[in-house]
Amino acid sequence: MSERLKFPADFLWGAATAAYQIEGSPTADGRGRSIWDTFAHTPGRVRGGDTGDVAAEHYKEFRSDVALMAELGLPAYRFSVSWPRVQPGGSGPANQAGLDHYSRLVDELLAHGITPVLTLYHWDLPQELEDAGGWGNRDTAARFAEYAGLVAARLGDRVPMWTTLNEPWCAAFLGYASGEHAPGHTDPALALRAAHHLLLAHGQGTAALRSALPSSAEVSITLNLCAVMPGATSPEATDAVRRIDGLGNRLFLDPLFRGQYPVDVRRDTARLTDWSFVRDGDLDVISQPLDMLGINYYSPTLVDVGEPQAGPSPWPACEDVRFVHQPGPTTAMGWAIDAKGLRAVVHRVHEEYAPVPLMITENGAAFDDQLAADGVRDAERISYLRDHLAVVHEAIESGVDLRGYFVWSLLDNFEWAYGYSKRFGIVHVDYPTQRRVWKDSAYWYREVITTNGIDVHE
Ligand code: GBH
Repeated sequence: MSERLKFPADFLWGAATAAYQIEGSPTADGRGRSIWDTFAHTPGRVRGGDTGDVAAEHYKEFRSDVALMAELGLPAYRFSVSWPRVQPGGSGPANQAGLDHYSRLVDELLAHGITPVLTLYHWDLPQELEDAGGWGNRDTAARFAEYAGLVAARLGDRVPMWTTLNEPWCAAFLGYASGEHAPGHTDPALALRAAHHLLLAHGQGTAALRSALPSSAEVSITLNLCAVMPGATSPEATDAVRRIDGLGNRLFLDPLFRGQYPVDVRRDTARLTDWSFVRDGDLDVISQPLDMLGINYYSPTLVDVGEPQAGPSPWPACEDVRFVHQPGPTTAMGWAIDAKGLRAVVHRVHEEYAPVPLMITENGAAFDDQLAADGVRDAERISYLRDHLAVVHEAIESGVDLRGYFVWSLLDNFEWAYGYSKRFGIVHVDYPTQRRVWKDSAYWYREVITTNGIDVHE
């Protein structure tokens, strides 16, 4: 038996990318260096020594990529602007040649009837700002607000949806605590400070956007929220859930929607920092009203406790927390496939926090795709997407104000520390030729969009 689930008529379907992961052209039109250029060019940081120097050559080929989006029937496209293209050194006047590129991209999208959904920061901090302390430096928040104002002044007349930051958890804790991402520091106290300055940047950036954008423009932030569940039935495992939920979710949701940091997280991390980087008035800036909350979800998180482990971790003061492998199918990243996590995250945010509409700004999976003569048979990706969309549908039915869904990703791309070894696209990129080949999931997603629904088997 097959059942057809229809989505609301105004549900927004899209696909997402990020600048460093697809653009290439690292010196075109006066672009400056970002922390990801430095990191990727440091031996040992990225698998296979891969860098974003060429990536999917989207900077050069954006017109044919927009034509591809139109063939896919995409109503919306979520992309990020590269800060060092707009301000090569992270401050001062705009580099008009860099802004011109995004202006052309936006015009090309609009000409094809595709709504541009713009993210200002997807991890590519100008290197000069990192040299001045990066996100550990409070001044970086002010620099971000200045940058936001420049982009809004140029594109605000045409871009209706704006996101300040993509996944500040990753920027802070993978960048400054575990060192898996740029700039590669391994200092948990610095990472907590960076998290605060990222939130402050969001707040100051939101204020800058509000004053530069037409009142119809929507402003949001995107968080990677974890569905944290106990990996054992013990009080210790329950407490591990509280701590990881605190650092992964509440550390961001509480300041944004309640104007305060979670007391338990401050207490758990007190041996690392006195939190004196939080100044009077900061939480008012951080908690100003938003129009939308973006959620990125990939996989659930199971936790327990064990012998304390030494060495870098993205989870400050959690040396005794163990991440438990959930039995069952996984993606090529080794991430468990379980759409129940998305359900938990969406309902939790709806019930406990957000008085604002929600949007799934990223969801998708990497698999070991094989390029065949006539395409890519990626049935696993289709089933991953279908299962997660069924959860989205169910959440909407049960009253969650969930406005749209963006698949990660439109194209195979530079998967950060994994380089080009992991493919998340619904469209395959043959890197030697830069040829785009539709995977079966791309045909499937086009059908989802045109029929505004999914088929599920009972
Ligand atoms: C997203 O982040 C990014 O926005 C995107 O650029 C990227 O390409 C895409 O996902 C695929 O990776 O418990 O320490 O193991 C991914 C967010 C956050 C997902 C960390 C995995 C594991 C946390 N990731 N999470 S840990």
